[in-house]
Amino acid sequence: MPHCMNPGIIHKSLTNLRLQQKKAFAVLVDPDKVTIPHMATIAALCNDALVDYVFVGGSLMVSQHLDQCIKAFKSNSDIPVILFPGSPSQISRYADALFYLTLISGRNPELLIGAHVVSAPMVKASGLEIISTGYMLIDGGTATTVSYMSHSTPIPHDKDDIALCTALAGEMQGKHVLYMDAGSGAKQAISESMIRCVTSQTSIPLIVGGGITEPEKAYLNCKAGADVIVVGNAIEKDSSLIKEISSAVHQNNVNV
Ligand code: 1GP
Repeated sequence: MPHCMNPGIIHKSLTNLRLQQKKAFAVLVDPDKVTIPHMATIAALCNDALVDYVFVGGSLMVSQHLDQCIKAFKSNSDIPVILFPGSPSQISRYADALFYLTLISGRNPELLIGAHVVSAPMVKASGLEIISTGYMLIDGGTATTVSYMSHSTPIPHDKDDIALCTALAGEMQGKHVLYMDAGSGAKQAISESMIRCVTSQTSIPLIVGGGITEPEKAYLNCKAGADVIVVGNAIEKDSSLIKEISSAVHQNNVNV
């Protein structure tokens, strides 16, 4: 039996964050923006900065080296790798788990169920730990690749109540985690007010990303209730931010 729907080790680690009021930092790696030799450097930086998770994926995947990217990372690090797929083709058995995304902020049936049906046999056969994820796009002040590719309208930046109701629906549908994303390279990251509103009434882990470029913002988002902070774009531009943002996120764990 390669996989069952019981919570796996990664899901448990995410749930424990919320239970123990600890915060985690995830680095997002887009395979289209790295070379295989560069993965060893990324792994070393992540190891050194005590990064908790590495997410791998992108809205588009033009390159064909997803497996090699993950293998190169895994041979240099024990940090769990979770697939964050932009499409059903982005599956690799070398990862530790898969965010099984449902775009609950959108009304595109393909991303609510269609793509899942088509990819179900492949996902099942992968043997990956499946983390059922309520994925919510929040307007980040610019047209992001993910909103274009998903044919969906993001939740307005200041509509905390819509985000809350969407998150509640996701939790009651049985999603393991929620992922609120302003989209890669967003001009405006998700507000603390929205994070606070969502976490005040939901109890599953909340991952927050999109447009986070500074340690201070990561720290504040955690304070507001985010369990995992994910950063991709800013780190691609300045890899020294891995350590700085990781420290800021983990600062929330000092007095727990
Ligand atoms: C995007 O949440 C991730 O899906 C990360 O966004 O690349 O803007 O950090 P950034």
